[in-house]
Amino acid sequence: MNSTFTGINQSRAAYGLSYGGPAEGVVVSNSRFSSNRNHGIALCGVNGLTLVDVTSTENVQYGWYIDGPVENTTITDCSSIDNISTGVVLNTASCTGMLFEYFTSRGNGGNGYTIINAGTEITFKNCDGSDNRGDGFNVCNGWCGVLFDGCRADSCGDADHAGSGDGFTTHNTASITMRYCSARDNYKSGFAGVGDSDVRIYYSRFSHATNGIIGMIFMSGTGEIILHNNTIYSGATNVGAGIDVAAGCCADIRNNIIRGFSVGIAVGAGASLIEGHNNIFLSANRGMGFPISSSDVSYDPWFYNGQNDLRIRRGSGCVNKGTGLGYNRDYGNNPIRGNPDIGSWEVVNSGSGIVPMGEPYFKGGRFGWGINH
Ligand SMILES: [Ca+2]
Repeated sequence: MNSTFTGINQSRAAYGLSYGGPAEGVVVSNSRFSSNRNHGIALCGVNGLTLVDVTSTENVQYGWYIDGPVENTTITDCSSIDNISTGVVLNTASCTGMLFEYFTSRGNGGNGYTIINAGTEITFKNCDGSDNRGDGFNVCNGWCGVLFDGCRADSCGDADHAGSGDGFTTHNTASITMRYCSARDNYKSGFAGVGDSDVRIYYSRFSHATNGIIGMIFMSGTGEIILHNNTIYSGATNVGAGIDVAAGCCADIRNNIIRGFSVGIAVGAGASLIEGHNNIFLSANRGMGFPISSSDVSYDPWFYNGQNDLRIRRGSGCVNKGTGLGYNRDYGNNPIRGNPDIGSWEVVNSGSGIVPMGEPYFKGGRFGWGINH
């Protein structure tokens, strides 16, 4: 079948949009689902559906609920805003070929995104999970192969919901990769791995103006955590932990800037650890539970503007002080020149006419890069 539904507005119904079964060639676009009595959008067992510019707002339950096996379904430039419960619930063990791209889930009473039911392989590209009352992105029940690429989760959680409020979190033997992601001013951590998850995070940035209530990067259980070329920043001095890894974990922590914590890197005794080439600055205790590497340094990274702009300046001592780990691009999509610089940004030689890329931003529902925006 080939059908396009566009311009649908549905409110105050049981569901805004409910769709199940084969959907090859079906497109839903430019449609609004608000103030419905259950979920704004419920998809069950769909195959081949395309959704573009579809919003779900102020519904009584979830903004989007996706259930059962979902295949070859693409969701682009869509959103879930101000729903009473979670913005997006992905409750499926199978979602072959599914892509979330430029999805905004903000202002919801639960998590921005909850990904459950032990599925495999899904990509979130340039998605936003900020300003939710729970976590930004919550992966649980053994989901494997989740990629967060260019995603952000800022200002999630509050003291009235102290059980949640992480930017990104994984549970129960999940496995995820985060690259070029941002978590800022969340109530708890920037990233928390709980219950034997495997995690790889590189060229991402995590910051608090003051500090969250647990480590900025927190890892419990017996999983593996790889942290390469991240910038981990507290605007305060000597508060909390930058990286807090449990004894049962296997950790590889290299080329990171860690600034402003009571403990820069805390590792439980007996953890398997590769650590080095980190810049741990303004931390009363640079390393706890292990002897820090002689390749680590401690000096002002020389940021442009604190957590508002965590690029480092050309004269920073972080330049070329990292060790080669095989990456080609930094957080701002700049190429790696010479040895990697420590942290998530590579200094750009503005003298050659190349313009610094700056921080990412959202504008008109799109990610972009720049300094003046
Ligand atoms: Ca370099």
